Amino acid sequence: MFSTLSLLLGACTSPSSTTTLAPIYTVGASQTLPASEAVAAADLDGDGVDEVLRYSQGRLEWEGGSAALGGVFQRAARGDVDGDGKEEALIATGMGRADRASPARIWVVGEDGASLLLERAGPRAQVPELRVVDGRVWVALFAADNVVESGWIENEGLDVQHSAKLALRQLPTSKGIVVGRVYGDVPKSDGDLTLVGEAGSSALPSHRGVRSMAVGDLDGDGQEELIVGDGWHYAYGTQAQGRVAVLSGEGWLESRAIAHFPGEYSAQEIEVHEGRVLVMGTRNVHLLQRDALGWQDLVLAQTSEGGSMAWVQGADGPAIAISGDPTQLIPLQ
Ligand SMILES: [Ca+2]
Ligand SMILES: [Ca+2]
Repeated sequence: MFSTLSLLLGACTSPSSTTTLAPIYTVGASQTLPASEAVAAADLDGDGVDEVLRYSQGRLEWEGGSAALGGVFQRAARGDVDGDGKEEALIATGMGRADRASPARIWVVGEDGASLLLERAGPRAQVPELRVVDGRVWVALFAADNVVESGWIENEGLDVQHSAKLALRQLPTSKGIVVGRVYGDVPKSDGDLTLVGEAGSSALPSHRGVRSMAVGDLDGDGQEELIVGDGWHYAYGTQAQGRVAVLSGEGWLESRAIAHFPGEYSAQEIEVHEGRVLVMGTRNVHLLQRDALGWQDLVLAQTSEGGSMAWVQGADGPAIAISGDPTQLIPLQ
């Protein structure tokens, strides 16, 4: 009786919690897959379980298919871009050390194989940005003179929405296009973060520049936060540090750092899944999760610079695929 009463009292007097924290994932036993230079994931056959796509030497392979894409892997994205109810994987290929002559290409990969969505040749055939937003494909490509232009792929062409010098990151959001630069116009100058909205351009908080970014609702209040990775700097050997910041508030003007990666000079890629932040640093892949004290940094695996990662919804829960030799598949539990 006494214990029941104290339980009831405890329940009544506990402080009212504003946010319920999601369970904290831990790392399960890693599985290995054949080697890859890059990985992607999408539920190509629509059975609720993601297929893992591995890219190696110009060839994309997954359980159930393969496709010769050529070129060097640039970026991946996923979504139902043809409206048939099943996801496609979007893969961007282009030029790189292993193939300096390749044009920039955007591929749509479905159950039945790959088809070419857009191709562009040029002196710098790279694809710094590729996203699927509400079934539409967003891409950033180099134009002349280090200008990067971004927009939607419509009717096999690029409907350009923005262009700016050295603007490697250009992300469409509910507030406008967020433009992130690793460095500025002048040599050795810091980069910046700019919101290009209907009312014009405005600066957002940035620590020396932006290497990566994502949007997602981290606190479940229905408002998107902007998550920014920085750390690159011209003096990266001594000054750069991988760092992830969350920008929140009405105009994304409130910035707080949620992770630092000692010994890693950059947060190269960021994805948001289930309110958690998945980050590829220059040495490790991190999963940032909220706990009672703030943000916890779970190191999932080591990685090589230039590798890629993908959040994979498996039959038994999520896992993180990380490219390399071998490809690693790390279950979260
Ligand atoms: Ca599937
Ligand atoms: Ca589809």
